[in-house]
Amino acid sequence: MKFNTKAIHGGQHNIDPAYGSVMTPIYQTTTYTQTTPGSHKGFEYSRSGNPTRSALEKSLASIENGKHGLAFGSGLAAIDAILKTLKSGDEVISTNDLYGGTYRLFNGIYKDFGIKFHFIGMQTVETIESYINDKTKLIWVETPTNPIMNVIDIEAVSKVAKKHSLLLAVDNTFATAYLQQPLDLGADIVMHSATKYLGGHSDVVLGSVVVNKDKLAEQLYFIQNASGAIPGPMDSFLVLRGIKTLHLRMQRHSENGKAVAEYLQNHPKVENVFWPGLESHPNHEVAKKQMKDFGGMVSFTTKGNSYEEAIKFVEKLKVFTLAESLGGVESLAGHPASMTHASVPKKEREKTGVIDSLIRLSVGIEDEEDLLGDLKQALG
Ligand code: P1T
Repeated sequence: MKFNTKAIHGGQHNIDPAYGSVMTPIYQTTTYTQTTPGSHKGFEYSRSGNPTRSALEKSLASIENGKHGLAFGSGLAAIDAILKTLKSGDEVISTNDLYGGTYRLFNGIYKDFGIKFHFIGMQTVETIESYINDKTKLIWVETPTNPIMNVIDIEAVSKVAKKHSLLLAVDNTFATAYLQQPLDLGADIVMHSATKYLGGHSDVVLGSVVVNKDKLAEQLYFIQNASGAIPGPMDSFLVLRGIKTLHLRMQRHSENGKAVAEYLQNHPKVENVFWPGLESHPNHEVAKKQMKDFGGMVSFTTKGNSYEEAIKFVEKLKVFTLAESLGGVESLAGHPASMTHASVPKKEREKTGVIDSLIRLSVGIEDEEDLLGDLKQALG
C-alpha cells in the first residue's frame, strides 16, 4: 500500500469481528473474560493491551514503515520509555535545539539517574563523532527542531550510529511520517508527540514509538507494561481517526506554511524567517533530500529583538490563537522564550537562537488570505 491508503487502512484488519463496524470500536474496558486462567482472546488487562490501542499501534507502525508500534499517554511518556532502555553511566548525544520539555526530562530527571547528555549542534557528522566514547549509547535527533527549524541529515547520522553500534532515535513530531520516514533513512527508533499532527485536532495528548528490531520492541513493550504510561481507548481512537486524514492535512499545512514563510520573508519588520522550504534556509538542501514537503511550522524574529514587541504581536493576532502546542487544523502562535522553552535557561536557549523576539507559528489549514491578513494587521 502507498502512504495515503496506509493512513486509512494500515494495520486495520478484522477490526470488529463481533459486528463488522467499519470504524474501530472504543473498547472502554479494564479487563477481559477468561474461560480458564490464561485462556482469553488475546487481551488480559488494559495496561498490558487494549484492542483500540492495539489498532492504533498497528496504524502507527504502518505509516512509519516499521514493524512494531507502541502508544503512550503523551509524547514525553514515549521519550521516557526510550530513556528507560539506558543504564546509569550511559551517555546520550542530543540536538541542542529541541522541545523544552524533552530538555527538562533529560536534564532535570535522567541526569540525576547518572545518564550524561551532550547537547550539540548536529549539522556535521564530525561534530557528533567527536562526542562519541565507549559509554555513548544513544543519539537523539529532533528534526526539524523545535522551534528553530534546523534540519538534521538523518541518513548521515544513522551511518555514524551504525559505525559505532549506537541507537539512533528521531523525534518526527514536526514532519510526521507523511513528510519524512526516519526508519527508511536508517534510524532505529521513531518517536512522535501524536498530540500534534497525528491527532491533528488539538483534542488529545498521546505519544508513539515505532521500531523495526524485535528485541528493541520487546524491551519497549516490557517498559510500557512495567511503567504503565499508556493512553486510554478514547484517546487511542482519536489519534487513529486523526491519522486517516494526515496526508490531506499535511499537504495544506505545507502550502499555507510556504505562503506564510514567503510573506514574512518580505515583510520590512521581520529579521529572520525559519522554514526549511526557503532557499535561504541553511539546511534547505538536506530538507529537500529527506522531506517530501516542508510542513506548517514557521518561526521568525522581528527587527530590534524586542520582548515587548513580540508579546504585543501575539496579543494582537485574531485568526492565529495564542497557545502552547501545534499541529492542529487551527493556526496557533507561541512565544517560545516565555512558553514552550521557558524551562531552558536563558543562556542556553539564546545560544540556539531562541531569542526574545522569536515567534513560532503552527500554520493551520484555514484560507491563506485570512492567515496573511492576520499577520499583516498584527505586525502593524
Ligand atoms: O506534549 P507531549 O505530547 O508530551 O509531547 C512532547 C513533545 C515532544 N517532542 C516535540 C518535538 C514536541 O513539540 C513536544 C510537545 N511540544 C509542545 C507542547 C509545543 O508546544 O512545542
